Amino acid sequence: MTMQDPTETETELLAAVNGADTLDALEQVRIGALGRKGRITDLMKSLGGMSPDERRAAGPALNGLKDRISSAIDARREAMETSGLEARLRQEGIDVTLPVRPETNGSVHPVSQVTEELVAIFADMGFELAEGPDVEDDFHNFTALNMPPEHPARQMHDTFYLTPDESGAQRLLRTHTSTVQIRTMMSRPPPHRIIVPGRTYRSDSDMTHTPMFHQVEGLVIDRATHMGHLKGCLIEFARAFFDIDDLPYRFRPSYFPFTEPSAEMDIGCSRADGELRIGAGDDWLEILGCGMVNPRVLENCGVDSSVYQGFAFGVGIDRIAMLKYGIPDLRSFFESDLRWLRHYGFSALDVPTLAGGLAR
Ligand code: 2NM
Repeated sequence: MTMQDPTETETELLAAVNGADTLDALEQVRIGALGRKGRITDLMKSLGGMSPDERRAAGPALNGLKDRISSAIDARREAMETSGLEARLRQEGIDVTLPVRPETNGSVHPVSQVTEELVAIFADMGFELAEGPDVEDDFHNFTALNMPPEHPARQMHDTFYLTPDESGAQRLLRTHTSTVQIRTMMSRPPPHRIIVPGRTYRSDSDMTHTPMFHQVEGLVIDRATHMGHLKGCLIEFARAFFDIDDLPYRFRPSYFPFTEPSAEMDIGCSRADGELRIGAGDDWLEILGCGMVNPRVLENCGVDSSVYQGFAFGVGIDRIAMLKYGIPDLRSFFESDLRWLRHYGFSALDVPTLAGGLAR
C-alpha cells in the first residue's frame, strides 16, 4: 500500500472542514477523516507495515496532521454553534407578560405574619411602632423596671449575660421588649402610645420554651389613662386578633414588679377531645400580661408620676401564633424546615386586616 502524501491529505481535509456549512456536514467530514475507516485512521494503520526508520519519520508527521485536523473541526463546530445561538437570540423574543412561576415563591413565617397582624391592629388604635437593640444593659432591662440588683424577680429571668463592654458595663440579651418602653420614656415627654415587637431571650429550653422568642409589648401614658382604657384596649385587640366578636375574656390578678396593679388576661376556650377551640366552652386560656405602670418605673424614667399614669402589656407572639393557627410544637418555629414552612407559611399577599382575618 502506498501512502498518500500527508500534506496533500491535509490540504483536502482542511478544505472539506471549512466547506462544511452545517453541523451534520461537519460530522461527516470528521467521520471521513478520523472515524474507524477515516483517511487519517487509515494512514495511522499503515505505520504498522513500515520499517522502524520509516515509522520514525512518518509517525510524528501523522500525529501532527491528526491534531491539526481535530482542532480545525472543533474550531469550525464552535463557530457554527455560536453563530447559531446568535441567530436564535436575534430571532426569538421574550414575552415579558407571561406570569412568573409560582413554585419559586417563598412564604412568610408565622412569626412574621402574626407580628404584622398585631402591629396592624394596634396601629389602627393609634399606637406608634417603636424598636430598640437586642443587646442591652442592666439598667434598661432590670433596674429601671423596678427590679434592683437584689430583687428576686431577676432570678425569674434566666438571663444571657455577655462580656462587659470597654467601660466595664454589664451587657445582656434583653429578656423582654420593655427596654424599649424605658428608652422611649427617657427620650421624649409624654403622652406615649407605642407598640414594640421584637426578639427576646431567656436561658430556657424545653417543649414550650426556646432561648429566643418574640414579644409585642405596648405602653400608653397620659394624664388620665386608667384601668378602663387598659381593659377596653386589650378586649378590642383580642377580638380583632382572633376574629371573634363575642370572645369571652377575664382579667385575673397577677404580679409584675413594673406594674401595679397587675393582671393576666384569659380568653374562653374548650379543650374537648384534646382539641383546643378558641371562643367557646367553659375553659380559659392565658394570652397576655398587663397592668398599670408602677409609678416607680415612671419616676426612674424622669416622668412625673403625680401628673402622668398609664398601662402596659406584653404578648408572646410565638405562643399566640400557635393558638391562632393551630401549630402544635413551639420548637418547630425555629428549625427552618422548608416542608414545615410550606405548610404553615403565608403568602406575601395575605395582608392582615384590622378585623384580624386575611385579605387577598
Ligand atoms: C408585661 C406585663 C405587664 C410592661 C411594662 C412596661 C413598662 F416599661 F412600661 F413598664 N413595659 N411592658 C409589661 C407589663 C409587660 O409583659 C407580660
